[in-house]
Amino acid sequence: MKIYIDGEFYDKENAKISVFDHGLLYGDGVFEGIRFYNGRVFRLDEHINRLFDSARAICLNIGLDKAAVTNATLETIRRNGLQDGYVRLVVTRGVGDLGLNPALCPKASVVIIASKITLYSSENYKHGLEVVTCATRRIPHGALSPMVKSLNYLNNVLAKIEAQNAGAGEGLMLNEQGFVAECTGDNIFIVKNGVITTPPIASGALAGVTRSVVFDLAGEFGISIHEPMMTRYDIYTADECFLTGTAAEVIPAVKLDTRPIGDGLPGPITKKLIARFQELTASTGELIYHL
Ligand code: PXG
Repeated sequence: MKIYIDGEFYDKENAKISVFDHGLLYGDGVFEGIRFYNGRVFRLDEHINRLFDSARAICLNIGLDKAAVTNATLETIRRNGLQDGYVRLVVTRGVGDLGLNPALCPKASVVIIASKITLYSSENYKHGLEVVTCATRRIPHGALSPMVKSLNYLNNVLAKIEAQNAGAGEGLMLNEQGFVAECTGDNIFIVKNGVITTPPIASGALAGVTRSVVFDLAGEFGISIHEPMMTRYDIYTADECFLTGTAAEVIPAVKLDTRPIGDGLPGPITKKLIARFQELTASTGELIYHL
């Protein structure tokens, strides 16, 4: 495995960053997770744009422009000879002093790892996930924007621990007001009477790239899609439910808090979206290996 760090490639054993890096000391940095399929990177520009927006929001100068980060991402996949997988981009504040002052970190560090990722079992993709509501609420916009894909994922990690302790595959996160935001690493959607609904970004959801693909697919299928504030009631009484994320892709959710959603089986619109999503990922995206 070859890993990119600040313009150089290192073997896995030698791919190391300093213990004085503020990404480690303070979670001061941002990241992206991107999938590639069949020699093509899916929605690469959207991910790069979000990475730069995340960095901008925390006053982090990446030190490279979008084209350079895009090229480094493609080159990292090429160096590893991969056709299908997952690429993780991490930008940290870089090396500084003890003391959180970012002004003392002269240069950001950029790390790119091309590998694989599996979040849920194939059984879960076929029969659907069980979701439980977590007591841990999504971070409010006034503390740290949940729009920022920051290295500070403790909020989500704590929710994930709750879900795991409850024996569920995923955890539902509400915002401070009790409205549905998202799951620990996925956006959530329901289908009711043929209409798709998902919480708005203002609820505390990340503006997921896969979420935006579902909007495109709904348009293609002529299904209307809405973003009202949602509560658990909407999920309990839905016909179908599914989650989306780069790592998760599109996955059915069949129970919330032990209650079956709809008939407790993956629904027809969910299945149709999954099938079309698979076609899109296999046939679109930035070519990694040019002929
Ligand atoms: N919400 C949160 C909090 C996320 O972290 C999503 C929604 C879905 O967004 P995208 O753009 O991926 O459709 C995410 C993304 C992991 C992992 O390591 C998590 C994500 C992506 C890749 C890997 O668990 N979450």
